[in-house]
Formats: sequence, C-alpha cells, structure tokens
Amino acid sequence: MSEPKAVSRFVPLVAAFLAGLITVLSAVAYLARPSASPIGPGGPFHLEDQTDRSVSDQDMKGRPFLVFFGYTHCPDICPTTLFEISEVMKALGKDADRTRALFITVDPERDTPAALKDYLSNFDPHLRGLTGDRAAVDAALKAYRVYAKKIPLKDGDYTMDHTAVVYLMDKDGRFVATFNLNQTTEAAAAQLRGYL
Ligand SMILES: [Cu+2]
Repeated sequence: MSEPKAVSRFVPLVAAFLAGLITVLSAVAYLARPSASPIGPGGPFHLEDQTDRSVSDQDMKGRPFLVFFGYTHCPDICPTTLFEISEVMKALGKDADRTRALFITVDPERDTPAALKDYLSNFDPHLRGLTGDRAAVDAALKAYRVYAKKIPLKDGDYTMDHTAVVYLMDKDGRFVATFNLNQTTEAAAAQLRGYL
C-alpha cells in the first residue's frame, strides 16, 4: 500500500528533472541558433546611395539582396557584372521589387553619389549605388571581406584591383552563397526568387 506514496514522491522529482532538461535544451538551442553575425561575408555598413540617401544593412531587412563591389571607372568586369545583374532583375519581372541589388564602390574618391547616379543610369533601376567616406567604405569592404587596391597608372591616373564576387544575402542579411552569373539568366533569377 506504499505504492501511491512512492509515486507521489516520484512525480515532483520527474517534474524537476524535466524542467532541468528543458532549461538545458533551450540553452543548447539558443547557442546553436543561426548567429546574427554570420560566419560568411556580410554585416553592418552605413553608406549613402546615388540619391544621397543614407543606407545601412538594417534597411536591407525583409528582402533578399545581391551585393557587388566595384567602381565606375572599371573597364570591363564591373560593367559586365552590372549588365548581367540587370538582366536578372528584368527576368524577375515584378518580383524584382521584392529584392535589392547593391553596387558598393571600392573607389569613393571618384564615385560620389552623383557619379554613381550617372553611371547607374545605364543599368536596371533596381540597382542602388552606395558610397561614403573612406572609413565607411573600408568598413563595408571588411564586413564583406572584399579586397580592393589602388593601382597607379603611368599618366597619374589609377585603376582598382578588386574582388569581383556577387554575394547573395537572405532576408535577414545573412550570406547565402556567391551568386552564380555563369548560368542562364532564368536560372539566376530562379535562384534569387528562391529567397523571396
Ligand atoms: Cu571592376
């Protein structure tokens, strides 16, 4: 007849054990959650767009976006890439409005908002050109792990050597993958559409 008493004593122990287990599991889940500062490239930036509006990483929240670093005086890679991104934006149709595409300059000395505005008039209007002071641009380069170096030319002019990777970021600003432009425009558009 002592059985019910044993059970009633046992119940609080089980409850305490389960409560402890839940605490431990939530702590593990908390630590294992996708980090707010991702392991991949990306992170905070504070720049201005081609219309002099200030833009930060926080403004990117809620839409997947592409990020490409370059400069307006670039002879080939930048215009080609921006053209390809423009084609993807066109292929997305109305869905393009639910994405973003950033062109961040590695050459803020020459790429003022006005210079970016003029340059980007050649491409899809979804493209936003970002610039800022040297420190702000350097912070963005660092966040995205982009290499950029000034290469002086004989005539006193200069060119920029730079990483030419297009980053695909998700709605939360987390790095997804390098965006593959060596596929058909439709396939690239489908890849981006997959993160809407
Ligand atoms: Cu370039």
